[in-house]
This record gives sequence, C-alpha cells and structure tokens, in this order.
Amino acid sequence: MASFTGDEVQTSIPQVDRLTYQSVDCRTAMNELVSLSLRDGIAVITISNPPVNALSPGVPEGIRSTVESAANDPAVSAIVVTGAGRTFIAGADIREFAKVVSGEKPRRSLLPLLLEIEDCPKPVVMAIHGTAFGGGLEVAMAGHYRVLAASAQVGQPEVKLGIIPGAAGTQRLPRLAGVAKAVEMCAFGDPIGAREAHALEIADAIIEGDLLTGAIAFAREVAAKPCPKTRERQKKLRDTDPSIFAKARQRAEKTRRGQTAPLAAIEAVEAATRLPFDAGCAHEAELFDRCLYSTQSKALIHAFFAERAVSRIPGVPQETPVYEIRRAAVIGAGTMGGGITMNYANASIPVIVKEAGQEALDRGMAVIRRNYASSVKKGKLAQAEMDHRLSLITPQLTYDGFEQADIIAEAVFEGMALKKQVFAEIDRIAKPGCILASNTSYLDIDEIASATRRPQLVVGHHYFSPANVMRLLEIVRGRDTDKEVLATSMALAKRMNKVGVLAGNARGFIGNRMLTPYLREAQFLVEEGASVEDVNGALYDFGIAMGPLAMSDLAGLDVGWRARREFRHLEKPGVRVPLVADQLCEQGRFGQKTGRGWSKYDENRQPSPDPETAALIEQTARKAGIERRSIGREEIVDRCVFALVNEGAHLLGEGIALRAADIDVVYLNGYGFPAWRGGPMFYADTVGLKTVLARIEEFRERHGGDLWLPAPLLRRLSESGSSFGEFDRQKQAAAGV
Ligand code: 3H9
Repeated sequence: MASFTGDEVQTSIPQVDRLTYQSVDCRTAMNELVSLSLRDGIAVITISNPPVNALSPGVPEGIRSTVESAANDPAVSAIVVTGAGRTFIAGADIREFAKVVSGEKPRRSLLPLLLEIEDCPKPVVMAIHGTAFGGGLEVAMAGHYRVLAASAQVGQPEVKLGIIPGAAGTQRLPRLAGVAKAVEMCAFGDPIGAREAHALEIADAIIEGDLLTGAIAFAREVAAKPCPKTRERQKKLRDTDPSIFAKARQRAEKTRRGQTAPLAAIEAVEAATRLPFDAGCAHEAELFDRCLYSTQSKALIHAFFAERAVSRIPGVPQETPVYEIRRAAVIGAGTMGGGITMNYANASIPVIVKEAGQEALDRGMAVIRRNYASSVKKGKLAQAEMDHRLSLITPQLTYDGFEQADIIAEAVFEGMALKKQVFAEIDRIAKPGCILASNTSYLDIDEIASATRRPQLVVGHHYFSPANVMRLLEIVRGRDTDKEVLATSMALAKRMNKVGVLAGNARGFIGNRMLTPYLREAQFLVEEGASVEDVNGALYDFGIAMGPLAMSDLAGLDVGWRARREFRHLEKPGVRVPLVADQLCEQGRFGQKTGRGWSKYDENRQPSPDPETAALIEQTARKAGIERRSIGREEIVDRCVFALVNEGAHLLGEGIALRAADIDVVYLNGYGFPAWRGGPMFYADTVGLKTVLARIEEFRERHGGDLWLPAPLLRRLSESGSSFGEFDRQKQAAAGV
C-alpha cells in the first residue's frame, strides 16, 4: 500500500486494539476523529469532526489507519465509510490553507490516502448524507461504491475559494460523471443532488430510510464482488467533444469574469482526457498550487470566513433568546416592499402586504407574481412552490391582522416625517413584543424609534434592490434596540437565505455611507475630463459588477436627488459637491427608467454614450472653472476604491462597523464588489495600507483636505505596519467572539 505521510500531525488516533476488537460481537474502536466498529462482518468507519467533518489534521490519518485495520481483519468482508452528525465530509479544512501558504505547515497531499482506499482489496462503500464537497467528494470517489441519502448533495466547490480540486477530483469525476458534467462541476462549483448524482453514475444507489442500515446491506451485497477502481475507468473519457472546453471557457469568461480558478479547473479536467491518471494528477497538483498561492484564493477564503463571522456580535452571545417569527406584515408594496414581502414568503412566513391604494397594491402583486413566474420559467422554482408562496401573501389596504404580526416591516418612501407617522401608527396597532423594522437606507433609526413607545423593539432592516435577490441585509442597531431583537434579526436573515450584517446608526449606515464618497469621486472624475464610459469601464474591468454611474442609472438618479434634498442642510459651505446629477434630474433624466441618465438606454436597457449628457458635463465643468484633463484608468480606480476604503476606515474607527470583514461582506453582497478581491478593506490590505495612505494624501493635496481626510484608523494601522485583517483579529480576540 502507498503510505500517507501525515508526519508532523500529532493526533490521538490509537491503533485499533486487536484483542478487544476481535473478542466481542459488537466490536468498536474509538478515537476522537475517526472510529471503527464491526457490524456482522462489515466494518463501519465513522468520521466525527464537527461541525462538518472537514479533513482536518488527524482525519486523513484516522481514515488510513482504520481502512488498513479493516482490510487486514479476516472477520471483515466489506467496509462502509460514513460521517457522524449532519454531514459526510465537507472537504479539506479550509483553515489549514493559510498555514500552508504562509509556510507554517507543508502541504500534505491526500492522493496517497485515496490510492490506498482505492487499492483496498475489500469493497469500500461510501455512505453519504449532507454534503460530500471538495475533498469529501474526492474521498468518496476513491471508494469502490457510493450510496447516497436522498437529501445528500455532492460537489466540487473549490473554485468558490479560488482553488481547484486538489486530490484528483478533476481526474476521477470525469471518469464517473462524464467530461461535460465534470467540467461544469469543477469550473463553476455548484453542487448536485442525490438523484442527479445517481443518474450520472457518481452514486450507485440512493438509500431511502436509515442510511447506515442501507449502506451496510449494500456492502453485504457487494462483499463478494470485485472492487471497481474509479481511476481505471476509461469509458466516459473516450471521444470527448473538444468544444466542451471552449464553451466552458467562454462561460467562465462571462460569468466568472476576472477569476483564474475556473479556467484552471477546466484545464485540469481537459488533462484527464489527454493524460494517464498519474500524469493528470500531477498536472492538477501544479494548477492547484498556482491557485492556492494566488491573491484571489486568499481573497475568496477571506470572504468565506467573513460571511460566517458577521453573525458574531460582541454582547449578543449565540445563545441569546430570539423572538419567534410566525407572522409578518409589510407596509408598502413598491419595489422594496414587494421584494421584502417575497423574502418572508420564501422563508415560509405568512405575510400581509399593505398599500395605501388599490392600484399600487395591484401593481405590487403583479410584480411579485411576475418574479415568481420568471423563476418557474427558468426552472429555479416548482410551480407548486410558487403557488404555495403566493398563498402565504395577503395583499390588503387596511391594517387588519397587523395585531397578530410578530414583526412589521416598513418600506414606505424615504422621508423622516412619513416614516415617523407610519411608526406611530403601527406602534398603536402592533401587539406587545412585536418587532418594528424600518427599511430606511439613510435615516436616523433613533428618531424613527422616538415615534413609538417601544424603541427597544425598533431596528433597521435595510434590504438591497432587488430585495428578493440581493443577499445582503443591513441590520441597524438603534440606541435602545434590545439584543434579542438583533439576534432575531440575524436568525431571520439566515432563514431568508441572506447574510445579515450589523451596522451602527449613522447616516447611510455602512453601505450607503461609503457609497457617497465613491459616487462623488466618479462624478468628479467626469467633471475633470474622464468620460462616463471611461469611469464605468475602469471599475468594471477592476471587477465591479457595474460601473458607478451605470449603477446610479439603474437605481434611479431621483433616489439620490431625494436623499440630497433631505440632507442639503448638512453640506459644508465651500466644499466641492458634484454638479451634474441634480441637473440631470431637473431635466427628468432619472436613468434607465426614463431611458436617459448618465448614459442613453434603448428599449432593452442597453446603454450607449449620451452626447447631450457629455455636453452638459463639459459645459458645467467649464462654468465652474474645473480644469479638464485626460485621466488614466489607474487614477479612476484608485480614487473610487480608496474613497470606499477611507470611508470604511472612518466607520470602523467610529464603531459603526464592527469589523473590516463586515464591511467587505456588505460590499460583496450588496454592491457587486468582486469576491476575488475580497472586498474593499481586504483589497486595501493586499495593496498595502502604506500605499493606500500615500495615495489618499496625494488626492488630498490635489483636491483639498475636507474630502480626502485620511481616517485616523487608517493612518494608525499604516504607520504601525498593520492591516485591517490584523485589526479584526485583535478586536475579535479582545471581545472573545
Ligand atoms: C477542498 O476540499 C480542497 C480539496 O480538493 C482537497 C485538496 C487537498 N473547513 O457554512 P456553515 C465551518 S477545499 C473548515 O455555517 P452550513 C464554517 O466556517 C474545501 N471549516 O454551515 C463554520 O464555522 P463557524 C471544499 C469549515 O450548514 C461551520 O463549519 N469544501 C469548512 O450553513 C459551519 O459552516 C467547501 O468549500 C471547511 N471545509 O453549511 C465546503 N466548511 O461555526 C465549504 C465549513 O466557526 N463549506 N466550515 O463559523 C460549505 O459550503 C458549508 O459550510 C456547508 C455547511 C454546506 C458544508
């Protein structure tokens, strides 16, 4: 047998006590991570590394030693490998990658272990429930047979972490599932369900009822049969259509713009069709290493953990009791209210949606129906599920039934007077203990709460448009908001399949407050001589889903116009403000919805340069005495992105955002910042805070101090050679979360 050299890993895996093992009927050998027991001649190997049975140090060694013991035991006729708890194996331990990249630990290959499993002379049956992801599926494919619980999922999601399968996944999967499906799974990372896995021959059987019982019965059936080795299968590799790879590359260029791992994954699967297994594995390893050491993979791994860290709030422990949300009510059936209503229905929560007039209510419900129907058409939702979700929604013009709601979500027009009026009304109707949530995107949540007698139950739930699609939910903590309300909001976000991020009560909270200087710089750049297309194009090429001016056109220029009017009194005299957006609005150019804004839009909402806007910009700039010059892409990106970073650092310093990682999660999930850059704060760390600060100082010198005042935290971290990542680590350690 090939040997697995997990040498420096100190584990407590005892060798199976042969005497005890052979002397009792229900024989069990245990260690902390992997255990072996015998059930009537079938060895059962159980991996137990909560929460997701990742292949952390000790697990591969445990599998190896238990497989070896079972293989050598004459009382064993076949082996079942299974996972304890909620899942099979969710993959390699992602935390270990950083240690490998930093040189703290050497990279250990799983390949020798997988060969040992595959070369085992007794049939090895992998019994899969929950998820067999990444290294988990790679382990599974090294077994001779795979049986799946009907609810199980399998996948190679490594590309979502900026890497590719690194333990022969790109070599074994095409041999089992066929090349086209292997390319898709390895390059795009989405999992498949048990039925599809069965149809593709990744799974040999689906077990209804108890998985382990079924797997043992299956093992008994195959005990006397040969042990088919995945690596020796050739049938599905033959006559591969070469256009599969070209098409996948095209798709990756389009849907994974800027990312290197999907292309590497395609190359690795392609290698499986050209090279013998061993050479294919060597090629995969080379590509894996290249990806692992890339900044993209560090960024995506940061994003993975950041998304999971946001729910940890100092002072709100995980065991904080939550309010039960059984019924909801939403005020407003407009763009946001409609999306929010869908979020409740999607989470199986019955919801009333109230509008002031029948026409608006009908329009809102028609949009909701259209959105669901479009998901059904795309095959993303079953018709029955659409019907069920619609049945949970009660549209109406009155407050009837509001007294039974556990949460009331307000989504009326942005304006303090109106919000306060609505909150005073719902406070009168709502039952005691009902949470009142405002979807305000800028306004002071404490002032809104002051219109009620229950400020402790008032919270901001700021969704992002389209609210039924965007994953971000900013949860805004008012001065008096109870911790139970925050814990409930976080849990609700999860139920809605969203990521909740806590924000303090500052104008625009996290996301929109940072957006203000970002959009300001985009507008200044066009006033100074860049074209609208230059600005949009530079940030699009940087990786942002949509350039800043294109995004403003999509959101509607009137939205910012309204907000500016609300806050005009806060503008400091003598400080430069963008001059063109208000004029566009005065001319009725609100962006996409009116066909004209920063750009012109055709009936399919395709943009083209608008000479009238260009003339307006030029004329306005000349009148204001702004010097026009040619501006490079680097300056465009630095001015917009470092404006985000500096504002983010202000927010961190002020405690409005808890962690730099929270800001990253906001920008990745709410504003189309490219995940492979990790978010604005992670990106700043990769550039180096000294460089970022120097650039900000340069802009300050050129454009005046008020707008480019470096955040004190940025200066402090830069001067001490630190980073936002380090700031987060120290803060988290101090808070003990
Ligand atoms: C790989 O396998 C490379 C291979 O080719 C081998 C190369 C040699 N490692 O998401 P949750 C933690 S790459 C370490 O909230 P859920 C997670 O941080 C890997 N930790 O639960 C969280 O910790 P905490 C390929 C992990 O039920 C806790 O577990 N595999 C890992 O919503 C619960 O996670 C993947 O990319 C891990 N692999 O979802 C799968 N996975 O409580 C990544 C999770 O401290 N994982 N944690 O915040 C997932 O997609 C989801 O976690 C999963 C469960 C669907 C499994």
